[in-house]
Amino acid sequence: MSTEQNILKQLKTNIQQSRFSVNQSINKNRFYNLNGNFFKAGIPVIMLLILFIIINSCKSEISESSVSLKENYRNLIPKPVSVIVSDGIYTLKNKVTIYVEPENEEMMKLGIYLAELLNTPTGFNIKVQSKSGKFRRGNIYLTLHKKDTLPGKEGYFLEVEKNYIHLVAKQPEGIFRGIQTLRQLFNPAIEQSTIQQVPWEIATGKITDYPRFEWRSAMLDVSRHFFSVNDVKRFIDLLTAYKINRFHIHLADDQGWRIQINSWPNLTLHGGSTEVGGGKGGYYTQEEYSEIVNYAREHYITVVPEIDMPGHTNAALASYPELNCNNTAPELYTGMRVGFSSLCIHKEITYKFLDDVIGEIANLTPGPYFHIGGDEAHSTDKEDYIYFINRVQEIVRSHNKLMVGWDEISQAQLDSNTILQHWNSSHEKLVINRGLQVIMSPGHKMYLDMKYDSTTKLGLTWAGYINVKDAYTWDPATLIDGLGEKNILGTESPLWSETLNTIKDIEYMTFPRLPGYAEIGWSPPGWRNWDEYKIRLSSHGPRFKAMEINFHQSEMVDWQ
Ligand code: TNX
Repeated sequence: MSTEQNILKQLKTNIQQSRFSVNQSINKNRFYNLNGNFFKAGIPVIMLLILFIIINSCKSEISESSVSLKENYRNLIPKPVSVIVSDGIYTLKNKVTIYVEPENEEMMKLGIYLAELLNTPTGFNIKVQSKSGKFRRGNIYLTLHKKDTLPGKEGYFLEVEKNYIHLVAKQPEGIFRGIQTLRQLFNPAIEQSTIQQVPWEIATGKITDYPRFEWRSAMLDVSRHFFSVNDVKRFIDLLTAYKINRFHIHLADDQGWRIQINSWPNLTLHGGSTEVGGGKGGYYTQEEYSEIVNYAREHYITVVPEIDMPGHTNAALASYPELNCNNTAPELYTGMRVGFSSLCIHKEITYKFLDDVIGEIANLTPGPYFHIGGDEAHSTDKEDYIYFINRVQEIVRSHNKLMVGWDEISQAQLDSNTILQHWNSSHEKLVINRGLQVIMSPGHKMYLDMKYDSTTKLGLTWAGYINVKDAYTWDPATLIDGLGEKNILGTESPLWSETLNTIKDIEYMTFPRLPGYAEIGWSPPGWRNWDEYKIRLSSHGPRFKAMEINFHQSEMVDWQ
């Protein structure tokens, strides 16, 4: 019998007993004792009645809120692999402690991360300690369990009981992903940055969860328009909440070179000095880039730096005449055309330049990947293109990184661990034939810079409109014949910034499509269904608001 049922049973007995004593007392006191004894005898009865009313009114509040608390499990995005909800309620209180085990720096940091998430909107002073004793007193336990059967390094098991919360994973990364789930089980006010007065309750339940794909990514183009370190951190924060684990940063294009390279300083001094529309552009010093990389790492997100080549290189060509076949630097470019620039393929200095650039960035980047772009090299002959990609692949390998490139690189001789990023259907066959691992970023499904519909002010349309439903109702493993689950490393939604100026613009194009992409990358595909999802997504409206996200309030969703 549950505690609620126990309370009810006890209450019924009390009521029967009190009814009996009411009659008895009234009879006795009324007739024989009119000088106040009636009131004395009546007080316990009245108190019981008041208690009954209070408990009863609480009871109905509890059951109502318990229904909505249970809904938080149903509304999770991405949807977990398995969810069991029960009838109890866990209440977060000020005196709660987060215990981590084993005691080490990384686990302590995870505990502190969770404590900050909880303390900010609650105003509590939840502290972190290494584990001691039994599960009790509403404490939260974060535990690494090597022998756990959870698959993958991001899997986790979350147990919410009335008097404790236990989050178990094989690796710290799993704990971090589980914390994101825990966030969504609380009232959306948990996302506010100021203290809120709401009940900090969660329904009891159990979640077992792990991702479908290893690569769940978003890309931000900081070249067409430059975005500050703080903007990038904000973008990373938003990715984090939906369990994205890669951040691809497009650092150089025709309109701007955005990462300081010590051996080629003019790349940023000149090549970083403008952007689309002629604004002042900008760039990250190596320290600032490291700050981004570290921030992402603290959020268990691996940064994938991209320097696009041999096309999309006007900013570099404008900065160093010797990189041009005619030794003449072009003007900086602030328009939106693509495909007009190319590094000089048969000059050795090109490869010295790339070795320096890739070497410096590789040194600053702890993750194993380096993205060489390789797209839309319309000003490079096919033969030259293949020669170029083959040489660059050697350079990337010599700096101990795995090469990633857009579809077009499938024309070259690629190493077996080179990763292809599919964006454009014209290279489908080649991509399939290479038999390499593929990141799915089909333009007409996943491009965050495509307009939602004809009324969207920002964005482009070359791959069509992508409304919230289109973004969600497709599957990477069935999109292209011959490219199935086993060839797919994962998914990535790129955000190109030709039309985007501010973080608010970024947010508008990213939300609410990103949660859908996150679910495609994380959750088992079988049950995916728009009618069910749009209700879940609507319940994230208050969360987006609490996070102050400037999201597109699509009319396809009945926002809560
Ligand atoms: C295509 S996708 C590009 C980018 C543009 C984008 C605009 C890809 C690999 N190349 O250079 O910014 O379209 O949507």
